Amino acid sequence: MTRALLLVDLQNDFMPGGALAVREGDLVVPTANLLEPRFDLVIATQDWHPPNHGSFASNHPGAKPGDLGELGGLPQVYWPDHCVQGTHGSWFHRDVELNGVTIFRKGTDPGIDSYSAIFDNGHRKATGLGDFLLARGVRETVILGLATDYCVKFTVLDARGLGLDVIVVEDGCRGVELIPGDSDRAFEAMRATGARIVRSSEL
Ligand code: VGL
Ligand code: ZN
Repeated sequence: MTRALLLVDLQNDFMPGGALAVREGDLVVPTANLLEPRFDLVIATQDWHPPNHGSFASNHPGAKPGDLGELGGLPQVYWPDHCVQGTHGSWFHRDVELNGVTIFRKGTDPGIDSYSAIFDNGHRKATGLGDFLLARGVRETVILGLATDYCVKFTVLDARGLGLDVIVVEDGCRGVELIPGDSDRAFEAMRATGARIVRSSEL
């Protein structure tokens, strides 16, 4: 049985000091590096927005980061500009081991956001990651990264939707926590779909 390790959005903009900083985001990098050698297949996802991306508050006159608006007919949190294609903020944290790692990019369509690394937020288009995993015979994915309450959560939900077994590494995740408790609620939502939430020491 093939198991894949999925590292979600370990990018500078989600690290302390970044444009959409996640508290302690950098602390998950050593966990990712520790687990990598145990997997034949390691995938890193990259939030990869064009400058005119509709999730940016800056592209909506009068809006500010954290506001709730609309994009592509869906409710949308407006974010600070982040992970703009090719910028320092879009690149992976310098300590992430990328040797032999396959990279999947998402969020490239300015008209819709894509928290999940598998489908956009409207489930309109696939990124290719789902087919990639299924074509390689992957049955189980171990997932960690940033942010627990957005991209990790929706990637886990979509992976479960494809019928994959999912193990989420709790200490390998940190959340945005726009509302305190969002990460706990996200873990609960993941668990409710059948994902197992474990500590890296249990793996
Ligand atoms: C993310 C908000 C906006 C994430 C990406 O990686 O969780 N969150 N874009
Ligand atoms: Zn984004």
